[in-house]
Amino acid sequence: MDLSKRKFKDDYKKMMTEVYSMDISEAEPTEQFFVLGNLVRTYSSKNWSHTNQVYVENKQKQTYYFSMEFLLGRMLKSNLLNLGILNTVRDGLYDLGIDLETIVQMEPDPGLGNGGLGRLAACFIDSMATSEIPGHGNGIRFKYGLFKQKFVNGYQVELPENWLQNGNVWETRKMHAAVTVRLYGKVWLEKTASGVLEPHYEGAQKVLAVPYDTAVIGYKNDVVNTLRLWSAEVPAQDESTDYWSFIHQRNQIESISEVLYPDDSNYEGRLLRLKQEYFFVSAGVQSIIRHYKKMRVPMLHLAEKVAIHINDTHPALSVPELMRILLDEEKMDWEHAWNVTVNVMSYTNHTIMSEALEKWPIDMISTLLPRIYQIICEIDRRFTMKMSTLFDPSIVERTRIIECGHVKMAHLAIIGSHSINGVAQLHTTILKEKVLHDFYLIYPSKFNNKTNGITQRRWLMLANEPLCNLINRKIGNDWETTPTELKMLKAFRDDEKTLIELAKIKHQNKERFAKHIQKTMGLVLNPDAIFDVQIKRLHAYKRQLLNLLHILSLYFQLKDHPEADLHPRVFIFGAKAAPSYTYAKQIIKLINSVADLINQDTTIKEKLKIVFVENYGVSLAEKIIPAADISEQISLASKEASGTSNMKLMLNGAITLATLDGANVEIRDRVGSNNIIIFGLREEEVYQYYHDGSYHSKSYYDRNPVLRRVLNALIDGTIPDAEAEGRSVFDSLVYYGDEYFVLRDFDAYSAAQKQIDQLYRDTLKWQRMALINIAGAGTFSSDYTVQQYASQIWDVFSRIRDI
Ligand code: 26V
Repeated sequence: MDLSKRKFKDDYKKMMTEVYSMDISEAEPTEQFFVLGNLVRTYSSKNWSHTNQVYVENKQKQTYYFSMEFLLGRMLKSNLLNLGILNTVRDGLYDLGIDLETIVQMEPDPGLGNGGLGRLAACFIDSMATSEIPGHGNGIRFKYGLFKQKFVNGYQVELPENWLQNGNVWETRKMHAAVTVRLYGKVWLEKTASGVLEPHYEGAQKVLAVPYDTAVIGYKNDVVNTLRLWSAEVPAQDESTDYWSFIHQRNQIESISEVLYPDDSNYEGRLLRLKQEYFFVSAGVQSIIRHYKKMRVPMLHLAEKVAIHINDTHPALSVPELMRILLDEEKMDWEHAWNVTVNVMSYTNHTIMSEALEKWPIDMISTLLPRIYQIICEIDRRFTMKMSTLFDPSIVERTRIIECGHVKMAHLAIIGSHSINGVAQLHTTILKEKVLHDFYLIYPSKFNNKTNGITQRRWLMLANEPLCNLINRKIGNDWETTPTELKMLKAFRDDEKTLIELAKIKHQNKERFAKHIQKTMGLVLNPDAIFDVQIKRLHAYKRQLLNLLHILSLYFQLKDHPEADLHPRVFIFGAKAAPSYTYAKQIIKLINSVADLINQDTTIKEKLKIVFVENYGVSLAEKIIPAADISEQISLASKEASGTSNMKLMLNGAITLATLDGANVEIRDRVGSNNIIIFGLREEEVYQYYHDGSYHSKSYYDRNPVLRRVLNALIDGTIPDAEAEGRSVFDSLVYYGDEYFVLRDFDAYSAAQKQIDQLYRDTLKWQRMALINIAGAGTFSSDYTVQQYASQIWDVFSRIRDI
């Protein structure tokens, strides 16, 4: 948008008076933030209604991205950037005596997601608006986001994250668009005079779903899409309602949108989780249908105007919910309704970990959602009947939705969608050949790959302005809208001046991060050290333990040879563990205890430091990533579906240290083997071990003295105050099979780390690698990813420019 500094300053002062009736000089940073947020809203509001108007007038097909999680991060700067007014506002505020960076910190970071899956959804909605795709988010307005993590004596403690405490400047409550979601009750079918079966309900609990809409602003293109998050409320009561029963009901209902489950694996409080899933799915589908009906296009054509994307299995109930509406409310017959539904729905799988595959006990689902359960049974019946005539009975048994008293959500999503995609090439291949092979035999053409991506706006333009400026000076700014243009940087691969500039920027970013750590943790970091970063959820398969065991081996090397020629290292961890995931929490405690041991040992001459940042999330990622030299992507091959921090870190010039897992494989293909450090078992080797059962971790302990010493340190008192955790981890690795082959990959990992130690000493060579990584990161822009979804899955095209 066009905005002069003068106009901005006038607007800002005026808004300050309107909102707080005070002068700027009297305002606190929180108030300064709130006023700026309000102003940004007014700047985008015209485009928001205009975008909607164009969509309606063009009867344009819309995509709805259904996701339990949207890990948005702070939105002020992102909105300013996308409106094209970031610098104007920064300068204007400066003139008014206000520092933009200070007020940016006043915005709570909405942590409405667990990790990669939720952050991907946030990158996607940003990229859809930027790519002019008519696509909107649909999710839950959790009152409490992912827990706030604290370390007490090295242990993770979870505290509530009350992000809405001071209100949310970005949202608009849309009472007129509220819908009713029905839970429980009885349902039976009765034949009507015309012979069709009609459902009858009795005693259902009604929940009012109230939408809160947030503008999703495209990058300098006047497009504003919508993120719709639903809040659960009590419907209006009639006068006879007893006060106490009302309070009871209110508590029950409001708990539905109270808290995001901090667990992406086992669903504690399962019933509430199932309610949450149905709640936002039902509200979303109802609202889509209501909107669609305004266009007066027959329901049979729904799939020409609407695409619904099922982000992991959490929204899989969209399938029976749409069926319910088409059958019961729109009076469509089964075959037509099913045809419409399958054409509307598409599904992304985000993990092959079987622990994470959702299934619901029949009892629970039939009690909570009686009509939905009937429909699921009918889908299952028709599926098994049809497939029995075409496939081996064992295949049908393994693929049906209802099995052993449970409803399998992935099966429901696959059967009810026209597209099933994995999130990296390797992951999609594993789905087709292994995990979902039976379904691949049945529906080969439904399967496709869409490699994940990240938005270069948040992860480069906002997080790393110095690097962004350097790139613009070298190759101009076409890459902002065509990220593959970053490849032009390769022309500077042998330009010493550029490489040194790159090194300087990294150094400055490291200094900035070091300052932050000194301030928040009291730890002094050496910015000349290698900053080695592993930031992701704590899961055994991601192998933070491999990193830790190697750190211990370096420590012992230095203890034995204090003069050993090791380049100083700072190991940076950021990770939350699911509160019920005991093993992951033990690993957190162990890392913290090893950090205490090493950080306080003055005999190793500050050569090793460990920083485990508390409460890792989007805002911290924005600080850590620009300062990283090494990106640790060391999951056991086959286990990490894609990974996205790998992409963010390479985009900021970190060198990837990786197994050939997830999108690491594609990163290697992009930058070439010389510009990435690959180690460890390959996916085929892992499966071979599974097949022949020949992995015996104890023999690695027995035969490898370095490894033995490191492992013994876990149980011989070397690590202070972590006996129980050390013992548990030791046993899991040595005696209980080492499920993720940590000991098997230890030597290869150590050798790769040694290579890094050597490489880093040659600054020009290192920076050349960094440059090639930045140059290759453009293909991993989520702009391209969503464009592929739009053309190959959703079949939506931008026609917004036509009007
Ligand atoms: C993984 C695991 C593993 C251990 C036990 C249980 C469990 C539970 C959940 C998960 C992941 C759940 C889904 C998820 O968040 N997947 C992540 O999606 C990202 C976006 O596609 C992708 O980059 C990550 O590789 C993938 O783990």
